[in-house]
Amino acid sequence: TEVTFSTWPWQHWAKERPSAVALSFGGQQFSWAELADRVEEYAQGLVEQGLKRDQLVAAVAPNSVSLIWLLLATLRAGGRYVGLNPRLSQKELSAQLAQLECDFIWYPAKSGMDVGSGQALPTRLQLLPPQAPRLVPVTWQPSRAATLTMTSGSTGQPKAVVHNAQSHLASAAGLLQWMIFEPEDNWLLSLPLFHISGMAIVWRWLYRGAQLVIESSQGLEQDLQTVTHASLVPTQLQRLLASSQTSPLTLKRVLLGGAVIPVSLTEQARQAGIECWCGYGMTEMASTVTAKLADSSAGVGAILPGRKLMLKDGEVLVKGRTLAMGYYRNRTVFPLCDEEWFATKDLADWHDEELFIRGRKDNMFIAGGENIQPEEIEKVLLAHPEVHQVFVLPVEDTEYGQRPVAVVATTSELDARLEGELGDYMKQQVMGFRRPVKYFSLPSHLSAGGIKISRRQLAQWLAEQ
Ligand code: 4YB
Repeated sequence: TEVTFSTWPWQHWAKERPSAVALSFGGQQFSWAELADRVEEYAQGLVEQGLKRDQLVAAVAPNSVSLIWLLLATLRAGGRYVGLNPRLSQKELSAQLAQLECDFIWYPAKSGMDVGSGQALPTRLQLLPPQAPRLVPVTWQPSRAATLTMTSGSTGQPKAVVHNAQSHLASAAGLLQWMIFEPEDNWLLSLPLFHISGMAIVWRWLYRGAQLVIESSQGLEQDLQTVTHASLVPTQLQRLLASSQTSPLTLKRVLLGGAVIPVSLTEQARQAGIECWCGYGMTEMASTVTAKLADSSAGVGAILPGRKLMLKDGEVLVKGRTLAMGYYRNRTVFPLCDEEWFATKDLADWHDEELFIRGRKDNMFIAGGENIQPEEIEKVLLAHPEVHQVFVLPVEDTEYGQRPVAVVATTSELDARLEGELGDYMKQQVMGFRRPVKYFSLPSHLSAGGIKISRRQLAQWLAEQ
């Protein structure tokens, strides 16, 4: 049965199970009662510093317990929360802050934020107890805009996607009908809160009244030893299994998503005793839309409760209770689209009641008159045992218009031997114009930072080679 909240979820749990552990980090733990008190104090503190209803607070920080306090206290005070990637360049950060017209900013004391450089930052907030405690008069209204989450489609400026608590909770409720997450379980905040995959962890925790574990400074591998649940992008799981002195005694299940999930990866994880769930989702739908327990097929499962999905000319269209309120521009929430359904730009098909993602419409290009869907070629390359990540991109070519090249992360160095080996392998697997004409090694500076490598940045880098 689905839980409905008649008050802020943390207050709900503080009443239902006051002494149950809600939050843990390092050696410290907070019960729901303690957490609710803390949030109340910080919310009052924010109000004293001038935060008003519907104002926007930008947080520029890596995950930490403070970020959780800030998120919950901002919501409690009636404000809106947006997380920004702390690894953005000064220029990108300024652009995003300007685009969002934030009222306040928060960043950790020890961060390298360059505040003295002349640019006008919004007023800085701090997490402080109030000087004169006074009840914050905002009441729980799940339909009000609560969070903005940046999403950078493959082209142009990132967009700020607005969600209310209702759609986040609907997203959590639907996923947790399939993927068991008990109140005694704990989910590691293993992805950034500025991305929908991290934000979704928080709302599953709030929905279930379970435990949230904040990453320690020890690294993912250590932290994963202490939790039952985690969300990972495939490359994280890959690295984890590669460095495998892991003995995942407590880890019950891992939710994967964000990019193509190779069957070989979930198979390897299963052998290491990790139960994997495969998900397909997007920011506009508050994370996961389809899911399944990993099996021998490369599909992304079936539609979760609370979501609707259909294919139109091969493109995935979605709607439902988890759909965002809109995009944020000029201090206004604009509808996501004119249509009732949101068009994802993902191409897919159904097989035996399972959805298979084929690639993105906007990644397609034409070489020698042939339509090339890069993801199709990537899939073949990924099946090669020495390749663990790959992007196929077009480069300009006077004769053919465009031709595919591959940017790869490989188990051993990409030398002449491996390049020859990959060339031979692709000759057997792929026809003519679809074969990459050159292989590049994936530069490490592009894989750092966000959770996904941007094809646009990769293309820029390629143009400089
Ligand atoms: C995919 C894809 C897939 C997305 N195959 N392309 O809680 C979760 O669901 C979760 C757990 C672990 C890791 C990530 C997640 C996410 O939320 C991912 C959501 C996401 O990536 N949102 S996004 O807005 O940044 O990008 C959406 C796009 O990503 C989609 O439109 C697809 O193109 C792609 N994608 N899952 C292949 N399983």
